[in-house]
Amino acid sequence: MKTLIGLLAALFLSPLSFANSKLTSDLYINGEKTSTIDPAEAAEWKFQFHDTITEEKVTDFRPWHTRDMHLLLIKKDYSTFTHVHADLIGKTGIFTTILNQQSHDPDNQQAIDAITSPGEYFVLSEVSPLDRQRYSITEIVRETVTAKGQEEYKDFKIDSSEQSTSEHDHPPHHNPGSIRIEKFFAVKGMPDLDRPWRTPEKFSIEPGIYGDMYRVELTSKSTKGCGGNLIQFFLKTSKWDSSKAAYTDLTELDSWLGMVGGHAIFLEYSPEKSLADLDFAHLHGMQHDGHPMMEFVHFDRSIMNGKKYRAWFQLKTMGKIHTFPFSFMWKDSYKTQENCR
Ligand SMILES: [Cu+2]
Repeated sequence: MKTLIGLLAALFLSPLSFANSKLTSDLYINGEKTSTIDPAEAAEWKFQFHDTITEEKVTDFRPWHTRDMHLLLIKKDYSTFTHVHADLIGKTGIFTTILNQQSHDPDNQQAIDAITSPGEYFVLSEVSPLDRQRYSITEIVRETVTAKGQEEYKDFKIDSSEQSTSEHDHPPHHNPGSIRIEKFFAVKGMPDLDRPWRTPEKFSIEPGIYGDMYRVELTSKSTKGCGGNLIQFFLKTSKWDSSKAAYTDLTELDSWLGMVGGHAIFLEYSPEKSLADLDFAHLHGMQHDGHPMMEFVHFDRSIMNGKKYRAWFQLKTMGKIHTFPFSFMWKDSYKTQENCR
């Protein structure tokens, strides 16, 4: 029963990974139709969407997770990730946001760090159009922009993971294909509740070691399904308590984008493929009362097997949006069942 609920939740919450976009976008940066930008220079971005078949402007949208547009900017080497929001101007169908500048919008905390170094960036706009034929609640429009200058790319590294490959593996909570990755993160610029008069330095989260502010553990569980597998991802975040010299579970999350919980963006990593062909999913996770883990449910139609992914898990605590990146190679737990209903 739990699996059935999870399956329905997955179909409802993650309709994007298999939806074909029927929208195309015109991007204007500082009033100019362009896909070239100056890194680290503040700029106003405007988006106008058209239907690919009728070529008509699309003007009616509804908010999704409290916002008109969810905008993701990911550097081509996956070293940077920004999740911000653009606002719809009346019934014009034009969305606007300012990037590379401090934002007063609490949902756009990452705007200041959107495009900080030269290179190519993926731009993923997620909107929910009304009154047109569509296949999912939201549609994702994919394009790229180039930040001027000498490109600097970092190597993509897979996080070390304990991955079991057998159904009879130990420990028993593991099942085939499941992953378990533990990472530590250091944080700068966290508000200091004991010294509120202090101006905190710029907020940032960097890879860390044991004893740094957060320990984050990502685990997964697969359940054999029809036409694919149901995957549950569990994110357990603990915070360093210096009085105990130990980590304690982080259970107090802020409400963010209409829910108490987190967001997870999955993007396949494959430099040989075009952006249009990369597997993408936007999942929403809930943290049950007093429980230390957030659960994200995804129905994989057997397309994840053998692919590399980076997943950015996001939650909000103490007023700050935290992003924890994880990278892994996905190995299918089970073969897809063909003849089932
Ligand atoms: Cu968003």
